[in-house]
Parts: sequence; C-alpha cells; structure tokens
Amino acid sequence: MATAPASHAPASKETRQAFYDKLAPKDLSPLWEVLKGLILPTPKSQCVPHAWRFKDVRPLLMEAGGLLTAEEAERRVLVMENPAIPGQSKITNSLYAGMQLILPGEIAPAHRHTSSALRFVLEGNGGYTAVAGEKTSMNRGDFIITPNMGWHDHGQENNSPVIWIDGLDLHMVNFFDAGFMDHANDKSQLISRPEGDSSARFGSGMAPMSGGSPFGITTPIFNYTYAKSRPALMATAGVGAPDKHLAYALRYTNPLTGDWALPTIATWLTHLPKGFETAPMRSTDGQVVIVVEGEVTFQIDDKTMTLGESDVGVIPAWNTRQMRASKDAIVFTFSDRSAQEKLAFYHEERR
Ligand code: 1HN
Repeated sequence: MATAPASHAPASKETRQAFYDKLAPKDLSPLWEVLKGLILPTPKSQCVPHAWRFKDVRPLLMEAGGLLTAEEAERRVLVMENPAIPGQSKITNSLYAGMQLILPGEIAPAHRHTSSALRFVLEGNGGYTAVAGEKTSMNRGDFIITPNMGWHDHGQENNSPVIWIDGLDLHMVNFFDAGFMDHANDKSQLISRPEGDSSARFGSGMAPMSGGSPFGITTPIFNYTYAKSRPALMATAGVGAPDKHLAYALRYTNPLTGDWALPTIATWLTHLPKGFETAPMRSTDGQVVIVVEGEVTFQIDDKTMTLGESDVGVIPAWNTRQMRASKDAIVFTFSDRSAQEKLAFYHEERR
C-alpha cells in the first residue's frame, strides 16, 4: 500500500475513527489522542484538602470497639479517605491513613507485609507494639515504625484504650504489584530483646561498631519517643530564628544514613510559636498533618481549615500551603517525599 506524503491533508474524523477501530482489537491505541492528559505541565492532584476532627472520629472508633474485637478485625481501624476519591482507602494518591483502636486486654495479631508502616500515638497508656522481637510501649506523641516485612502485633495490658494514626505506603507497593503478606501462627510474637534495645544501640547519634542495620534501609530506631523528640524540637527555638516557610522543623532520620526514617515515607515535627505564620510554599509530596499540641490554621490553596489537638488534615500535592498558629503548636507530618526523592520526582517552590 502506498504511504501518503507527510504534507497530505488531515484525514476526516470518520476516517481516523475507522483507523482507531482497527487498533482496539489489537490492544493498541493512538497516543496523540491522550498525550496531553498523560503528561501535565504541572501536578494536578485528584485529592482535596480535608480535615478529620478527633472529637468526631474517636466516638465512632469506640463504637466500632463495641462491634468487633481487634482480633476478629485483625486491625480495628477507621480508614481516612480523601473525599474526592472515596472507596480506595487513600488519603493521598500514594498514602493510606487510618485511626486504630486497641481496647484493654486485646491483641491485634502478628502479621507482616511488604508495606512499611508508621504509628503516631494519640492516646496511649501502656499499649504496646512489638516488632522483630522487641516491644515498645505507646505513649502520646510517639512515632513508631514498622519496617517492611517485619512481624508486628499490638496489644494493651493496661485498662485504657490505645488510639493511634497509621500511615502506610501500601498504594505505592500495590502500584508496583510488589506486595506480600503473611500471618503468624501465634497471636503475639516471641519477645527476644528488652524494651529500649534499639534506642540504646542507635538512639544517641552513635552506632554500634559491629553489625549493620537490622532493617535494611529502614531506620534501626523503633520508637522515636515524644519524650525525646519534643525537647529536641523545642531546643531549636532557643538557638535561632524560625525558617520562613517551615517554622522550626526537625525531621526524623535514620541515624545510620541520615536519610528519612522510612524508605518511602518522610516524617517530621514542626513547632509553630504562637502568632507565627509560614510563607506560602508548595511541593510535590502529598502530606498528612496531625496537630499534637495547640491549634493551627492551614491555608491550602483557597481552603482554610483550623485543626486542634489530635485532628488530622491532608494537604494534596502541589497545593500552596501556609500555617498559622493561634496557640503555640506542634505538628507531626508524614508524606511520600522519601520515595519521591529516591526517584528524583520531588520538587518544591517557596514564595
Ligand atoms: C496494618 O498492618 C496495620 O499493623 C494497620 O496495625 C493498618 C492497613 C492496611 C494494611 C495493613 C497494623 C493497615 C495494615
């Protein structure tokens, strides 16, 4: 068949459609019909900014506590779904977040999976998480990690409920079709190391002379306790002015590499002095914020939301954000920045 010269008149819509109809049965499609939607000039998240109030979620979580046990549920969690994309268990396009409850005497049974997880404790008094043979108690403000493929179970031996926020990278894992999960034969794993083991070895800006990281590229520190991180954060206010865009911010690091604590999820704490307002900035990571202390008003593009203690908010990628503290405030943030940096996707703009 003769090939038409490049300068020929464009074919009619009907002729093109007839051609496309021949492609579909061969599992082919014309790029030129979709190219503009495939690669955008700037990021456009499908997600919207949103806030979940602790006072609204906690009673529902407690109600769930009356409906089924942690063991039956495996994990008794209310998933925080971005309202723009319901039914997908996504708070951002790449991150999962939920609020979990363990009642006195309960055990959330041991399992392990490819996904890395973080726990940020909202309410806790004697609850514990066990990972890789070590138990750590869960107290408000603690940031606890679960390395990928690490066995983990949670429990409460005291008489009060334990409530925390889970963050997982499971949508990144699923995107790559790379996920595995195993359930343990025993509900609780065997404890082989004393509480505080990981902190004693790795938690002082020093590292053991022999032996590498127990968790590969994930931090060897199991629990970044609020008892240590809060004074560290507050000390920064004593030695200099706040950053215009970030206020006083300290990131949780893997002490062996200086990288973020988790390979996929970045985590940090921000201290906003009363009355301080950050300058506008945007970045390609979608962020989940938890107010630990005080009250913060977030301006996210044209949406304004004020979050109090234990409230959770989401800031979609490339939305311009500003924070203002009406009271002295501390905020915990997690985002997919750690993964984006490794893939050279991360980008930010400060004004
Ligand atoms: C998980 O393993 C936990 O271990 C919490 O507490 C939430 C959501 C999806 C998949 C695994 C946990 C989870 C999860």
